[in-house]
Amino acid sequence: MFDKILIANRGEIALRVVRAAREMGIQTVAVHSTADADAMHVRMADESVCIGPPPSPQSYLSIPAIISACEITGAQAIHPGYGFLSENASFVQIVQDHDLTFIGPTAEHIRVMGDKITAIETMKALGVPCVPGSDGGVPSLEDARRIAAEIGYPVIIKATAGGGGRGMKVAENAGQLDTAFGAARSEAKAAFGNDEVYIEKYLTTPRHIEIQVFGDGKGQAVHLGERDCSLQRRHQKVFEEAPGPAIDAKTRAEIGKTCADAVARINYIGAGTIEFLYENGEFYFIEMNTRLQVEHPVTEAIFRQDLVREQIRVAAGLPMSFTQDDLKIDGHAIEVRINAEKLPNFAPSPGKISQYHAPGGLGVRMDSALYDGYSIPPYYDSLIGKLIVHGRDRTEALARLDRALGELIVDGVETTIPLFNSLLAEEDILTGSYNIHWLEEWLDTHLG
Ligand code: MV4
Repeated sequence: MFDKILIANRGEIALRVVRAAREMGIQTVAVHSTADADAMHVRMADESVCIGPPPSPQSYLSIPAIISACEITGAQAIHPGYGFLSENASFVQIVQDHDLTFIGPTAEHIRVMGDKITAIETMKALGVPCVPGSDGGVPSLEDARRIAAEIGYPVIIKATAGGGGRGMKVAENAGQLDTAFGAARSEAKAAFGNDEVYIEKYLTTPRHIEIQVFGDGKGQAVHLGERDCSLQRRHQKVFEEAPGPAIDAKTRAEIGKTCADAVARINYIGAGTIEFLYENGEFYFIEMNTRLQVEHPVTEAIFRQDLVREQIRVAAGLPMSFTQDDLKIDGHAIEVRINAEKLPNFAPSPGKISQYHAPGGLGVRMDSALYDGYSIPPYYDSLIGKLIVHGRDRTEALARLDRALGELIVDGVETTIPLFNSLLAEEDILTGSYNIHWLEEWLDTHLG
């Protein structure tokens, strides 16, 4: 096992990794920008290294600064958290070239899944159900017309270098195809420097269901069920839950086995998420995330496992501490993302926290790096906390969320907390009746 690891991240996820490492008896090194000198992750780690000025490209994304921080402190491995360098294949290669260990998948797996066309090809070959569409890239408008006619409208055109919703265009009919195809290509070129696009049947009212997988890199892999992350605004998740309200045990076991077998076959190592659209009882693969995700705590809650501890174990060459048979679902968990944003437009609201009080009690977990008097810098993501509740069933989890929101105090900045109070009054939320469009439609009618 490692003696010391470096955490190439900030905020609540850096703290999350410090906590797991400390329980394992591993020393931690925090890195930080000058804007984060007083941040909680710096205070909680055993050591810290300032790696640059506030803008991320010069600090949290600076590969030389991070490798140097490892060399200075003697850290043997790097946990990337989520975002920043977590899905950067070149970074993983550089880490290895310096005889350090990346706590995550191989550079090759990150590269394959980072290109959406190769991800789909790979998953399809592994028996994972995919969306009907072009097999690979669509080079010309003529190809696009022919393929769209074959699969039938509506279709969606996506950038292979994209993901997370950027560079996508829907064509409802043949008349909209030329414009959609051209726009998707030029947006892809501008955003990613790669204009390759592919076409899929457009699913009109799916849920976003993602399967948590975990591999040991030696052909063993398990799944930890699904999360329903359909409640999103502009491709930002807002509310996530596990298990999914629309997924029964048989459906879970089937898609879970398909996913676990797929990642076992490629000797996948560490945590991964296989994202699906789910409509009319069918799963359609869209993307794979090769990182620990923001919403991992809902899975941890219902399976009573520590996914970060497990990531560190397998990175050190140890076996996973559970098998599929050990993994049984216990109850229901919900996460809400507390962002420093002002409603109704979700405009960033950085500033000084005059008062912070975290909720507690049975079944409540607050993952946050806030403290009284902390100043949220304007340079980074607006996520300032995640409130995760766990109950014996969904009804209890919802009641607990309501109760915990009542205890939570974040004063001094605007936050998304009032949104969750409003959502808990909605019948569709209480019954779990929502799809990927529900939240944006609700926001349009309720917040205008
Ligand atoms: C789709 C789709 C409908 N049909 N693909 C958006 C983000 C990216 N990960 C994939 N996305 C979508 N792909 C097909 N074939 C609808 C979306 C989509 C979406 C997906 C998940 C959660 C929220 C969403 C909001 C709008 C569109």
